[in-house]
Amino acid sequence: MEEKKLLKNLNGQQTDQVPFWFMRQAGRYLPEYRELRQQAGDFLDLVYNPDLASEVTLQPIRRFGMDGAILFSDILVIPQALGQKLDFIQGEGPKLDPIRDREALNGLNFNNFETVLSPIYETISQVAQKLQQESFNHVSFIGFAGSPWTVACYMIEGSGSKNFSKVKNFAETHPDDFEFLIQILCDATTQYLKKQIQSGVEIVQLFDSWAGLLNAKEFDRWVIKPTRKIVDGVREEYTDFPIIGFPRLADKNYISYLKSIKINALGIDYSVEIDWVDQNLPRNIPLQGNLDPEILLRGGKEMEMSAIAILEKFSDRPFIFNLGHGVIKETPVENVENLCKTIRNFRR
Ligand code: 1CP
Repeated sequence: MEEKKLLKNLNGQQTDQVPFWFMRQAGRYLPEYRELRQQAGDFLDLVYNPDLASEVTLQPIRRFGMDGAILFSDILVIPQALGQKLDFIQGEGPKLDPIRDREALNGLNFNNFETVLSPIYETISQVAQKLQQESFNHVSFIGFAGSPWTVACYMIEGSGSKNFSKVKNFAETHPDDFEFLIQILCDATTQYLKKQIQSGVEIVQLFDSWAGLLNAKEFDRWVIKPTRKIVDGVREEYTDFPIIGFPRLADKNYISYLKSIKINALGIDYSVEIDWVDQNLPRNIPLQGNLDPEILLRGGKEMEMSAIAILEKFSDRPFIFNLGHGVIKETPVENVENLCKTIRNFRR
């Protein structure tokens, strides 16, 4: 049986070759993705179609042979499963009916939660099966969810935003209502992740894309505490289950995040200097990151050298190579191919 390098590093062991996968490795930069996306119609139709979503999950693995396959879905299925209206508008991104008062909060419910999410569990079973059938024995299967703060950002703002000022204002002026929402999201996310695990994922990653908007005190209340609650909740049933935390742009708060939450690996974004990371984050905790997706977009020698600098800097600790955020849709496939080669050829 071929070893799963990704799982090994998550469990604190180093491997000669560094395992890798890329956030948004399935997506619009791939022609085969664009084709299936067109077949499905809407983005959400693709997410809730297990036959197609399982294919999309496997597309980058077949092409590049990454060590991790990430479930093709979205963090916003949770608000939708709780009864909030969600659409993806072509060229604009997600649109939700914003929640800005107690009445709207009281409308959230678990009545159809598992029914809405059941196609995603079916996708997971299909991916697990296909990975076996196609003998991808080196590949670890990664499930995911958004962390409550980031999901709440979209639920209150109603769309993407640069600074989510309405959300920050709501949390400041209605802390009890905001806390109520965060607790619903903790329960929903814990239940959802346990079901993903039951359906066949081997790792889960918690995406907190907007963690960087908070000061240290807010970060403790809205990022650390809820994330810890979810991690502890999952591990109550699945002791030692591998969990990766990714509080994007957390900067110095990465230190408190690591101290307070027992994750297996910390995802670091493109904004942190690798020297700072090397000097300030404990050596025994596996890291994952952090090539700037803009550098991947440009490709060439700069990309190779940046990737090697990262690989060398973290060669003396358990490490998973990734980007510092998702693949940009204009990225040439050839650049991704070259990056895979560079990582594969590197030896610790
Ligand atoms: O048109 C299309 O085909 C939609 C583009 C797209 C894709 C490919 C969206 C819309 N979501 C996804 C898939 C997705 N989303 C994955 C799949 C697995 C993989 O990585 O390959 C994952 C893990 C996510 C997670 C996600 N969705 C996050 C967290 C990570 C991050 O990027 O910061 C967030 C914030 C979202 C919301 C979302 N979904 C889609 C878009 C365009 C956005 C961002 C909206 C915004 O803030 O502007």
